[in-house]
Amino acid sequence: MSSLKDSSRPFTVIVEGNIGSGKTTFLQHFDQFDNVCVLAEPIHLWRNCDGHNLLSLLYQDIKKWSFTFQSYVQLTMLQYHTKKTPHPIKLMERSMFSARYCFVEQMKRDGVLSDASAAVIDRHFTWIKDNTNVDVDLIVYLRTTPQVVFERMMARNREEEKSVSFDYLKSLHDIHEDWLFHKTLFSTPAPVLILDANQDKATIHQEYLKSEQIILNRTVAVGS
Ligand code: TTP
Ligand code: MG
Repeated sequence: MSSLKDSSRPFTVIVEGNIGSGKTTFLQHFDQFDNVCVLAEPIHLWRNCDGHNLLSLLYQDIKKWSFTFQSYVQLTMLQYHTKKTPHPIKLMERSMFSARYCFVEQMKRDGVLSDASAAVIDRHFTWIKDNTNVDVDLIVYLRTTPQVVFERMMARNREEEKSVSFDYLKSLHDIHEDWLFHKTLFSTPAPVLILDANQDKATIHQEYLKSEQIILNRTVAVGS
């Protein structure tokens, strides 16, 4: 089992932020670099697990499907964390950390995930952390306001997300803030680089450039 933990890994960056904060767009910016392995979120897998659209089921009945959905998210995140790449840098959209610390946490607080179900997810999460190499070198936090991401989510109009409320995004925002900005909730698995992701696509480029050198040079002294 220790061999799972010991395997070498690339410099690993996880990109975090609320729904609609621009994680996918941020990742796309790094597609141009040959030495970066870009892993956008496996949402296509969540939409088709042996023909089942788990994301759609989740929002149709969150109490019934939260455990199923979060179990599968955790598996697909583990697959990305451990995915081998010849590239020296790996950039991931989200991580098993935000799945647990933000979404599972929110679902627990809302009472849509039972304590028993959360305990099982936690057992898996802890075992994975202790026995496999899911270590991270840098967290990029795309910081937004709930109002901005709500507007983006509405404009994007993802079919499954039609029922997602402003209040849900606000609660998720608060959890991201406590975890990555105030650092009062859970631990951060790596230093955190905070970017202002409220800006629109025309000006956000400048923010991307701030992180570009840090990521490409693999420097982690970002003051966390
Ligand atoms: P996000 O992971 O926030 O991805 P996104 O593509 O919406 O973000 P961005 O616009 O910044 O690229 O959310 C994807 C959907 O999956 C969203 O409806 C929330 C849901 N989700 C969960 O319910 N639980 C989870 O653990 C994760 C990771 C996502
Ligand atoms: Mg995305």
